Amino acid sequence: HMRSAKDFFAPLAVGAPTPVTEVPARPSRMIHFFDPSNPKMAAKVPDMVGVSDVLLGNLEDAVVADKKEAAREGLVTIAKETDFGEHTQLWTRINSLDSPWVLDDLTRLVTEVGDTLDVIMVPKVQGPEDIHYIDRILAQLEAKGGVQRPILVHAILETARGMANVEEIAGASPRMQGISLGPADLAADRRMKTTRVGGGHPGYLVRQDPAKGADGAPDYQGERPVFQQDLWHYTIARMVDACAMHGIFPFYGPFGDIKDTVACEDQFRNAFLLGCVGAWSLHPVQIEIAKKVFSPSAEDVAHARRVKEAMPDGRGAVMIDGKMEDDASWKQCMVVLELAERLSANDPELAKMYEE
Ligand code: 1VU
Ligand code: MG
Repeated sequence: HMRSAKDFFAPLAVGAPTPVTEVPARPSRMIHFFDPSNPKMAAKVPDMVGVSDVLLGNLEDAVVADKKEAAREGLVTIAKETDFGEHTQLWTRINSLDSPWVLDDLTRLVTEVGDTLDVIMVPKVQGPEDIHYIDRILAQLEAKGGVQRPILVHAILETARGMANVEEIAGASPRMQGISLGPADLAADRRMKTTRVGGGHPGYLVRQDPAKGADGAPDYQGERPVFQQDLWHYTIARMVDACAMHGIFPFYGPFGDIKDTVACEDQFRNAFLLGCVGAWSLHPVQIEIAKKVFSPSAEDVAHARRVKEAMPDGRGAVMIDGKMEDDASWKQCMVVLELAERLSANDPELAKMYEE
């Protein structure tokens, strides 16, 4: 169970860095996955610095068993040899806690390149006890390796039990940076009957009532509009609440149909509108999609500025373009403006777009 509020922010090992009391809000519109054991992908990493907000060396699923060590060592080399600059973070996704590789993943990475790693993504998190385990072992390894600042932790929400415990997971440690939806593993664990990696499904729909036929009876054979529903609405919304409640960041995860850039953009935007700050990128093409979606539009920023100008202290009620704006719409506008300012501080192109 949760530690007392008095010692929640105390290091969990002698010599480990002091935990953060607030998660730094660094731009994280896309978490770009690469396989450090794949020479072609690894070679592309230096060119993606400054292009992707986050570069994640993946050690878990999608890396086959006989490549696990090559991926781990590849990541150590990349972490040592790459200058990630000020704006690009280096993350890793370690193997699951029930695997034979995870202890070596943690030991090797934290003691060897712990000061370069910003966040460790933990897959298949089932409950707060998994975060407590990681929390302690990271403190021990940070102390051993002389790591100067605490490595943060990101959980993937991809089991039914993890879903049932999502609020407790979000608040399990001051290291918690965020949570990603893992729609493929979650679907399997829940025994959903989808066979894809994220996105919608044409079978998940509601249908309009039948029109009346000539005899006044319902015409069950006639054309009836159908409306596809969002399979992920409940899950994303609940994850967003759990994260917001604990001051950490929610993310949509993977979209597997790499060629379907249109539907990928739709899925990312649904997540953005519901409160997510970013999504995973599995292929270079998805970096641009995430950048577009998770940066507020110029129109929304311009509108937010108008509301701020009309209500400088955010109080009262005014009419703008026939719509009532008050304290609550002002607060929404401030969310958009703060995000736009934070992102454009790192991105001159975006800053220019918001000026016009
Ligand atoms: O032009 P080149 O031949 O030199 O390079 C290829 C390719 O190697 C490279 N590339 C990438 N580079 C960096 N990061 C990447 N993620 C990445 N993906 C591809 O780009 C050039 C063009 O590639 P392509 O269009 O020919 O694509 P491929 O058929 O080579 O690769 C497609 C897949 C999907 C296999 C590849 O992108 C990939 O493995 N992505 C990462 C998958 C992953 O991390 N999966 C785990 C997370 S999802 C999950 O856990 C739940 C489902
Ligand atoms: Mg998974």
